[in-house]
Amino acid sequence: KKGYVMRKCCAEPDGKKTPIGKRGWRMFYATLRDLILYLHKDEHGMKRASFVEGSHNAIRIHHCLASKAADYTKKQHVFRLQTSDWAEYLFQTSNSKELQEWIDTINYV
Ligand code: I3P
Repeated sequence: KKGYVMRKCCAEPDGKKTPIGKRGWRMFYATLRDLILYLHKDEHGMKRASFVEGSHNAIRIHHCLASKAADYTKKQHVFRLQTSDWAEYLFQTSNSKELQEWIDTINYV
């Protein structure tokens, strides 16, 4: 599964709330392979090796939980991703079909 998403960091891998200044929404080209969700700057990023280094940009989805973020009402088609090490992210997808596909892919790989 791959495609453009918007991401907001909510909690860090230690479970602490992501500090102000790092909580904004950013666009990435996401690809899921080998149980890792890679977040690239854009879809050419893989060829140009413009992969953004850092734990927030290569998220291990083993034992992750993805669920619709029904409590987040500021944007549409948003799901919450909780990792096994207590990080938490919101991801906005482009429509309800994409939303369900991302949730299912992450939960059932
Ligand atoms: C954040 C940014 C986010 C906002 C977040 C801010 O500021 O404005 O868009 O979340 O609010 O902290 P910064 O870029 O300086 O980190 P929302 O879009 O969901 O409102 P929050 O701290 O209440 O999560």
